[in-house]
Amino acid sequence: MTACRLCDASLHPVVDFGPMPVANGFLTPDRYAEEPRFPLDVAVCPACHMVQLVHLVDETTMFNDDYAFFSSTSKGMSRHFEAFAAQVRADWLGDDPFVVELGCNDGIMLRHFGGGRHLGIEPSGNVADAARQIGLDVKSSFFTADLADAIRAERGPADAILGANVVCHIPYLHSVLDGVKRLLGPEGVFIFEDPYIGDILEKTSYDQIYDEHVYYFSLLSVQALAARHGLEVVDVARQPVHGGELRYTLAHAGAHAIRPAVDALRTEEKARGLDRIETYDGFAEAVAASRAELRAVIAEIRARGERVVGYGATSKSTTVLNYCGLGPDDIEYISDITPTKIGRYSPGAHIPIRAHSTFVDDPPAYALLFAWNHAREIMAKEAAWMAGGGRFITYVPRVSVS
Ligand code: DWN
Ligand code: SAH
Repeated sequence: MTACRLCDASLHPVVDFGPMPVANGFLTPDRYAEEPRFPLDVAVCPACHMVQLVHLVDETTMFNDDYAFFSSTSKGMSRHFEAFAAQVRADWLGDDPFVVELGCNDGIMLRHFGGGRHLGIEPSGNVADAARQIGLDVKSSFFTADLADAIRAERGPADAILGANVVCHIPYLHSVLDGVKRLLGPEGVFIFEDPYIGDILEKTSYDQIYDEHVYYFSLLSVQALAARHGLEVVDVARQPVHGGELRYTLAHAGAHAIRPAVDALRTEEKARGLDRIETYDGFAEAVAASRAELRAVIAEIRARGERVVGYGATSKSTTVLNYCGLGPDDIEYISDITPTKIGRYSPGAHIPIRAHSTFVDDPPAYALLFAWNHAREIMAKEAAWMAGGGRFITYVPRVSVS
């Protein structure tokens, strides 16, 4: 069995999804013949408890000038990041701080630091350009220890390094943490949030598992990682976004008091067994059961001759569609508001992506909610369709029609 990418212990297998296309590889039919597939399998490390992908897709295949995901497509997430920025300022920053954000995408959070000393690190050129267009200073690079040294030499130490839904995307976390250690000022903080393995297990939200998400963090695994780099977790807080995340605050070991939430969650994670490999053993069966139920619900609706469309061409939908074997005969099209996705086809399953106006003009009976993490925002938007009898199919935390 393969070794843990972070501590070299032998990994324990959790789920094998089989070959998958690139999750955000929305494409046109002329590219079908050359569409790549990669093994998607997840394992847990019995020593440092890090849940991780066994096989990796090259980072430039996923993050390039044609990156499909623009963060600002969700108003709810815009509000979330405004509050994140305000909390960082209130809790950790003094006058004239230098704030660095990893994976700033189109500037959804960094915009709130735009008036001061700031730097975004964003390798995907198209979304970085969107951030530059709103006046932000963004470097199109992958964050590494070498880049951290260059930033420090040019601009001095950082007071805060931030990252949302990016740290779990980076395979070489030892380089990232070394870089953070060297770039942070003595009192500086590294604050990041990512999907929580505790929520993924509890809700069987297996669609969080795709090529971009290399790691599925817990407090226990992040503490083990931080300790190897002279850093420690000084605060942790659950976040109700993207199906449940944890926000970790790291600092140089001994620089700040550790807040009580850290010990409380550590105790809870141990009680839940997140440090025992057996805890992960039931997940593969739960995932397979979810697939069987979703396939049955859709088959039953289609057998009645009713139309089903997808709602939200998410990265997550690539795992669901390809793992469940759903295609254009099951799902007529996927509605999405991202201009660069519209007119393309979903990776692997090749379902057309259509503008939201198609959904409005010719409403289907059922919509499979791939963007279930934005359910509140979307259901508010589609209240009239639902009032007219339209029904959403969801599969997290369990398959249901509402
Ligand atoms: O970690 C990641 C998260 C933050 O974003 C990345 N690896 C990639 C991406 O994951 P995702 O594609 O699963 O993210 P979302 O936020 O669930 O994607 C929502 C999709 O739905 C977007 O394509 C926009 C679309 N959408 C829509 O059509 N109507 C979203 C909303 C809110 C809407 O009203
Ligand atoms: N922070 C945003 C974007 C998340 S999508 C949000 O929460 O909505 C993940 C982003 O991380 C992409 O924009 C991708 O280009 C970027 N990314 C991937 N690898 C990176 C790396 N090594 N350093 C910095 N950013 C990276």
